[in-house]
Amino acid sequence: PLDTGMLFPRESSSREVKELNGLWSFRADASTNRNQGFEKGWYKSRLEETGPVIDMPVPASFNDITQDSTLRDFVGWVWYDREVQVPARWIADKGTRVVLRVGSAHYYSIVWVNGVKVTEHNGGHLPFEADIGSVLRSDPTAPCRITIAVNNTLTLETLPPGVIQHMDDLTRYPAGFFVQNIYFDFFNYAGIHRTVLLYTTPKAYVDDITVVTDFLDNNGIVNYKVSVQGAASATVKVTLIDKDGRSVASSSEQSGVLKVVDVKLWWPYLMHVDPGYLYSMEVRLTAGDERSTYEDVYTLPVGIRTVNVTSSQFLINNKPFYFHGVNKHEDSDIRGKGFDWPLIVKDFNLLKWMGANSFRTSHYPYAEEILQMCDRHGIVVIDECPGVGIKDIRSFGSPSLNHHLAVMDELVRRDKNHPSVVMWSVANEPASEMPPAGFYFKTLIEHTKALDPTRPVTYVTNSNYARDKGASYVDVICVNSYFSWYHDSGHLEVIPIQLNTQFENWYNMYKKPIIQSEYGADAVAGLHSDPPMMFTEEYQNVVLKSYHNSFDQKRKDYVIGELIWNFADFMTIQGVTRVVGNKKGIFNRQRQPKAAAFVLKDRYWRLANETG
Ligand code: BDP
Repeated sequence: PLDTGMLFPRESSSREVKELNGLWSFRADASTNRNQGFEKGWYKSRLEETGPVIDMPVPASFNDITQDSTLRDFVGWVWYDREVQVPARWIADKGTRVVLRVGSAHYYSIVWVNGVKVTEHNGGHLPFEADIGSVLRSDPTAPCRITIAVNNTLTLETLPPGVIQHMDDLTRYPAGFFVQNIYFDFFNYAGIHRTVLLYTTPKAYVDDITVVTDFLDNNGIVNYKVSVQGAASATVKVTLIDKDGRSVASSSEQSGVLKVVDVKLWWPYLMHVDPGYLYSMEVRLTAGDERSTYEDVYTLPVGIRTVNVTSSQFLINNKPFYFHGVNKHEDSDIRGKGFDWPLIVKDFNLLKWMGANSFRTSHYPYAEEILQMCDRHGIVVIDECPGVGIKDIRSFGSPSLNHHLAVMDELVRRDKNHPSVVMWSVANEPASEMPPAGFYFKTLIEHTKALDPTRPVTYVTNSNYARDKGASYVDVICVNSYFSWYHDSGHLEVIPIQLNTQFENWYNMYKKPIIQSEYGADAVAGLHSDPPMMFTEEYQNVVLKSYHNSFDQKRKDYVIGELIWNFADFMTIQGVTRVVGNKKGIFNRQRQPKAAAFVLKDRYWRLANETG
């Protein structure tokens, strides 16, 4: 259904990139109908000309930047704008495409350039872009003003879903009072969350590349397809280059197969001495029309590996892979879900320190730069879409399903070439026992497999094994459970029996490998008690160790992984079960370890040594 690609913007001899990160002008539309910006046309001039503005950093969530709790909890349209100096040669050369790209904004976005609407996008966590060359060229002397309006409202047809609830009882609530209800456990951070940039390509350009890799004995196999836009015909030259800069294979076909002798496979971290090996696939396109010749160059990192699932194993390069890793969030102090390199690099250092070989992108797609780090470091990824909180029966209706299918189109298009991504997760803890869930997940999973026949598909369940309507369609069963926490609170002694029952029930029914995709307990860092009590570091430790004992009993059979909930503490809405956020992190929100981090570190390094 998607007719264009979404390659990550990279500089090359034919492409330039200009980042627009930094300070933008910002205003939240707090008018009663939340619609003043459109009525008054705030996109028609500089935002500062239509009312007061504040400085807003991009990328960042807007919520935690000021001292104003109404902005933290704001629901509705917020407006950003800034002016950009576009290099004159980009505008002068009609053979240059100028593209405006937003890495992600939450949730619904509309973009104008000099008052002209250039695109809109439905959904957070995924990129969108627009060719703005014609707008710039219509008045080459005008400064380039970019206006982006972003609305964080969640409805039953958004992903994740939510509901706006109006409280009309004037004896209890102020006039116009409403709340955004959500069915997921993290703060609905909003704003421009990832890099905004301009990039150029020639008029004829490499629009998309798809690679699928395989190997036979010592020979690597790279099936590839290059999509070209802007030229009726083009010549393409594809060269695969190894880390030492040597060309190892090449072709002059737009799609074909590259054979690599003495291939260096892409291996996960701790499974090989040289994990995350990447080749560079250089695609060089030449196309011409009556007037000129265009040359475009794009280089894609390529890792050669295979993924297969049997009834009891997950195989990477035909070797059993055991997921010992984490669930994460894009979340930290002040910036919320805003992209932040220091945070990302710190998190990778912590992952490697603790011997984690994998994570799940709970509960939405993470920044592309994070997946690139995973490719390079060999960290294996279960790539989850924002399908979290599908709990209301109305969220199974066809408008919601159609949007969910469209989100999978965008997700697979963006992430299909990452060797680190080994499985798609289409949802987290949906109400999969409800009658419409069977059709919903059958459709969603078949669609995902049609988009990408090479990767297994799952969704993460916490429902009853016998009543779950979608589990028969997944390749791997992913189960979340919180024994001795949400059930039998305080009774650590139930864990072995309940966990054992959980595994046997699911395996006997479906005969598919199982990942414990979440388990854990809240611990407020620094809170202690012996004997252990809930919310202390000691209690969290005992829960983890007890789960680990049961994993070890089933590991040799069909349990293929364990992902702790959660890597770090993270922000949630305010509520009686959350003490300034969810405290199930093994690191606190500032990434300092709780006692549990050392328990996992010991275990993961031991597992790495055992499983190779
Ligand atoms: C699970 C959810 C996760 C929550 C976690 C918890 O998948 O998003 O944060 O429970 O309650 O149900 O800590």
